[in-house]
Amino acid sequence: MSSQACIAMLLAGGEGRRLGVLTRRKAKPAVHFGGVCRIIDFSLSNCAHSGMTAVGVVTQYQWNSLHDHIGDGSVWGDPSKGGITLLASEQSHIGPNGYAGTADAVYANRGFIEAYDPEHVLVLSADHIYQMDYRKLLEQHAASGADATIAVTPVAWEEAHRFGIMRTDEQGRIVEFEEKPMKPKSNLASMGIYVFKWSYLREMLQQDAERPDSGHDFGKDVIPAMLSSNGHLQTYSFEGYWRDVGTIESLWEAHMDLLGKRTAFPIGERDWPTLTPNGEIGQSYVDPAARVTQSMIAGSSMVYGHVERSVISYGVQIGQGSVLRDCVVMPNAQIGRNVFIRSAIIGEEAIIHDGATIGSLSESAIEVVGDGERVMKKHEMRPKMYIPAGPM
Ligand code: ADQ
Repeated sequence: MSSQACIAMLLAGGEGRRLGVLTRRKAKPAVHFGGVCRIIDFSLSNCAHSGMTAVGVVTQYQWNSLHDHIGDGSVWGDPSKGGITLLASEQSHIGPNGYAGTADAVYANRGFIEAYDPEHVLVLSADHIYQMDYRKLLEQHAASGADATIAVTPVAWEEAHRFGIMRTDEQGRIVEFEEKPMKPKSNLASMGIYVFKWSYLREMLQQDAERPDSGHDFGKDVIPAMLSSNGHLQTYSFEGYWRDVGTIESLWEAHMDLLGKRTAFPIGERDWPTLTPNGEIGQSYVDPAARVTQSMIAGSSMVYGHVERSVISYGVQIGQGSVLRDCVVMPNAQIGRNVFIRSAIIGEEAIIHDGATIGSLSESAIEVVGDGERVMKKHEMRPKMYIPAGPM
């Protein structure tokens, strides 16, 4: 199937409350990842490499942060063929409350979809770290004749309650689906990546819009309604690296995955590079007094201290005598001298004063310093951030 027969809707409007202070000033998909990229770059790059010529990016919460980043979208697509279109709830005059849920975000933009008259619509999330060739998903979907195909992957049993969990028959047809179940019956998770026949989806979204008790969400409302009305829903098994980075722990772990002996997936892979409009980033300086092991240091950074197993973004300064272990440091954070940081995420433009201590050797919780936050020396033992494991 040619990808022109299909357009993509990339959902990027969620509030991302579980990322706490990291999403105070920006949308979750706009949070930096891996030193030079932002989370949304992964889905947009997948679209570009899979030949998706028209992509609608649906934004809502802190939409300016995404619009500023995406710009005219020419990094990921040719505007003359459709390219990237930003669909902010405020700008689309959806109303003061914005999109009610993920399904409403697509339904409210049906005019945009219909302008392309597509046979199929690919619905994607903007908060996943992965590399996927959507053409394979689309080919399987078209060949099976299914109304909808959901990309799936097994997840750790203890994490299954965070996902849409399903059971299938031997042909991969979905027979049962539960959104974020308290007691998961399987560990086969929806990746929140769907392809639908557009005529079918339009009809189901219309029905959902008329249901007063619906939350207008794909996972909670629309997929269960499709199954209970006997829709043909297939799974597409994805075997590569995939991580939903919707929590502090998963965001930190996905960064640590970059530093494994064999990088879980290299950000700069030649045949599937993660494209990002970052502009000019200069060289980094590593002082003779510095020691850097098992780490990534993006450009325009200056390192005078010790950095172990950490991902350091661009424009970061790490002063003499400081030690960073198992850390993620976002752009332009300034870390003074004799600072000790362990298992933490330091937000964009945070300022850590000389002699401060963040995180402790004995505890495993990930500590977070928000964007632009200041940490003074006296602030030695910060309370550990508690991240609820359940649904948002
Ligand atoms: P969640 O991870 O909880 O579950 P959700 O919060 O619904 O996903 O967000 C999905 C995407 O839609 C995100 O990229 C988010 O930014 C965006 N979004 C959320 N609300 C929006 C709104 N009102 N307007 C525009 N965009 C919005 C989903 C599925 C599960 C599945 C996981 C996989 O419901 O079944 O297992 O994704 O991560």
